[in-house]
Formats: sequence, structure tokens, C-alpha cells
Amino acid sequence: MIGKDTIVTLNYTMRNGRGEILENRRTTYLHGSSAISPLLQAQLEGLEPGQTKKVFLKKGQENADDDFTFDIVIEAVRQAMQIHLLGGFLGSGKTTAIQQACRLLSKNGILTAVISNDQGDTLVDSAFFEHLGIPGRQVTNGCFCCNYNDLDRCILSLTGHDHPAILFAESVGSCTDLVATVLKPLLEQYSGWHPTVSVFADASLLPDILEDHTAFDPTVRYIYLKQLEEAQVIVVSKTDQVSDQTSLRRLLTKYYPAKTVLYQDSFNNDHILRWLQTLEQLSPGSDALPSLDIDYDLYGAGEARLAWLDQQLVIESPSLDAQKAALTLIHHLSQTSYPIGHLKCLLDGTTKISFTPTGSTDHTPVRPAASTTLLVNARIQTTPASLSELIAEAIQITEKEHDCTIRTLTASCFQPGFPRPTHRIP
Ligand SMILES: Nc1nc2c(ncn2[C@@H]2O[C@H](COP(=O)(O)OP(=O)(O)OP(=O)(O)O)[C@@H](O)[C@H]2O)c(=O)[nH]1
Ligand SMILES: [Mg+2]
Repeated sequence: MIGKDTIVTLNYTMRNGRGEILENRRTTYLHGSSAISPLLQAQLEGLEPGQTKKVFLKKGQENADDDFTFDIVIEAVRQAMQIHLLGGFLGSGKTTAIQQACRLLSKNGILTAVISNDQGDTLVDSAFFEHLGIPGRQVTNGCFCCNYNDLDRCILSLTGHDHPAILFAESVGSCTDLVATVLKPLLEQYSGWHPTVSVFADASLLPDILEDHTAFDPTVRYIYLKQLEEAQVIVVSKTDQVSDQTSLRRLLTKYYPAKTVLYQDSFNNDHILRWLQTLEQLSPGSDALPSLDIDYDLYGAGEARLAWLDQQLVIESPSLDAQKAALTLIHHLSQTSYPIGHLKCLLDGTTKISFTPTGSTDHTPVRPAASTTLLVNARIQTTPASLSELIAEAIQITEKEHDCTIRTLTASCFQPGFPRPTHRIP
């Protein structure tokens, strides 16, 4: 039955006051949104699939310049989706958890989709989701908070085209204050979708962050801690990489005694199902979720300590060493003495290779190839100038070592701008 936050597919014929047909179309919209006239929506309330109705927009109403009638056939009505926001520092395992969740859910016939987000615009994560066949959209050139209207457009576009029952929105890893700037606005707009927020943290890095033994700048650590503070659920990821789980759990209990904490190996199906179940059982509403008390100057300073590099490369090697050369190039980048947030690369549009503050767990088989493409997304605590230098040097050394040619197709290197959220609900 059509009601607030249902997704409606209908066919309509629109006529003017003289009875001439102006439009004859099929459309899908979210009931209660601004996608179509509120007066028309009000006349559709309560209808079921298969029902027909003539609805009216009279001259003068909502600036109509004529009397319009719409003959409507309701084709489908369904409950809108659940939307799960994922936050957490760079490289903490958000994309991996989404990938595994989508795989498991689709096995059960549950449609999923993803919105990726980044300060840049040539994203490894988006290309990777596309390669996996997961319907996706992206919010680029800034975080969800500062581009809330883009996020909203992506949500509506996915609901209209791909009809996901569960939508994951992965926030860029340098972002925090999600509750005030994204979750609460979503709750106001789409309360029926029960939006949730999980914050991921790498099990091997987390103790160093909590105990302040990290190479990251104090302002970057500030962002990390603020992310955890606002979590509805903390997902301590990559627990399969940690031998002493008892100390880890003790530490989390000490710092976050009141939080729901999940210890997760995202390659374990049971762990992913437990995470999804936990999200489903969270009570809707934002009462229990206070907005952060946050110093935006510190937050902005933390983001500005990180440099962003997106570079698309083509490697050509007459001796069929192109893929090997790509791995060598990544290896040289990973050897930097600057603290790595996330160095993530996509080889030939299919294989993702990651280096995080705790190293790499990816094993990439190489095959002989005369040519290969490599997309590099490097998020490293340094300046854009030294990050550009770093990749230029790595390219030069790799070309010599493998007697190959490396061409740059596109490149951008920058610092994130100061965070200015579209909405902030205290
Ligand atoms: N062993 C293990 N590796 C994991 C797990 N979760 C993520 N990883 C690895 O951690 C690296 C980074 O994971 P991503 O999922 O890309 O991290 P992310 O949070 O999406 O990173 P950004 O989008 O850059 O913020 C990849 O090499 C993953 O394979 C896990 O539970 N266990
Ligand atoms: Mg990611």
C-alpha cells in the first residue's frame, strides 16, 4: 500500500484542460520525497498495485497554468530499503565488508547497492564494485557530509533504477561527525529506512591509536577517535590478523564499555551475517545517538595533514613483464617513510591491491602481459608535493628495473578541503 517511504512504480497519462495528452510514461519514485508534486502524491496514498485512479492538479495549484488530469495505474509498491552507513579510518576494511555482505545477501536473492565516497574523483573502490557487478553510485570531491545533496541524489537514483533492499554507503576514511551531518538528516528524511552507522577499525592498528603509540599526527588520531566515539556499532576488523584477542577485547572494554563492539574477520561468512543481523536489530531513531562534540578546526587540520593522489597509469613491457612491473611500482610506493593511510590500487580494472598502516594481506598472482593498467589511490600523511615526487621516483625506478614504459593517463594530487557540512543537526 502506498504510504510514506514506499517506492512506487506507476504508469500515467497526463492531459491538459482540453483533454490533450501531454505525457504517457512509466516512473518510479519514493513516496514522500520531492520527486513529484505533493498534491498528486496525497491523492495516491493507500493505493495498492493493480489499482487505477484519476488524480487532479487544478489551475493555480503549485503554479499549474492549466487544469491537469493524470490517469494512473499503480504497477508496484514496495517498502523502501535499509541504509547502512559505514565510517572508520582509511584502510580499515569497509569496502571488504560491503563486498562480502553483498555476495552473501545476493545469494539469498536480496538486492544490494553501494554508494562510494572520496575526496578524489577516480576511485578504486567504485571501479572495484563495478567490476564485481554491484550496482553503485559515487559521491566524489568531498565527504558525504559536505555533499549531502549528492548523496541524496545517489540514493534516489539507486532506489529508482536498482531497487536495492539494502544500500551500503561507505564514507571516505578521513571523515567524521557522520551522526550529526548524515545519519540525523537521513533519519529526518527517510525514517522508515532505519539508517545505521557502523565504524570500522583495524584490529592491529587500533591498540596503537588508543594508547597513543602511532606515527600519525595527533590531529589525524583525533579524527580516528572521533569516528569511534560516534559509532552505533564498532566493527573491529581483521581480527584474523591478531594473535592476542584477549588483550584486544580488554582494551575495547576499557575505552568503550558502553558500545556494541563486533570482532570481525570479514572473510568469514558467519561474522558478516552477525554484523548484518546486529544492524537490523538496532533500534531506529537517533535518541540514543548524540551528535559529536567536535572541534572542526582540529578535524580540518587532521584532514589537511593527509595528501591524496589519484593516478591512472598504463604500463607497457615488450618482455611481458607489465603486471610484475605494476607490483614493483606499488612495492616502491609502499616503502615510503611517510605514514600510509591507505595505498590502494586496481590492476587491469579487476584486482585490488592494498597497503594499509598495518601492511598488506593481499596476494596477487601475476601473469605475463605486454600491457597493463594501474589505478593508484594513495592517501598518505605528507604534502601533495612530496607525494607527487614519491610516485614520479617510483615510476622512474620501476621503468629501469623492468625495462618498461609507464605512461600517466590522468593524475591529481591534493589536500582535502576544510569540512563544511551541508546540514548539521546537533
Ligand atoms: N585479513 C583480513 N584482511 C582484511 C579484512 N578486512 C579488510 N581486509 C584487508 O584490508 C585492506 C583494506 O581493506 P578495504 O576494505 O579496502 O578498506 P577500506 O576501509 O574500504 O579502505 P578505504 O576505502 O581506503 O578507507 C584490504 O587489503 C583488505 O583485503 C579482514 O577482516 N581480514
Ligand atoms: Mg573502501
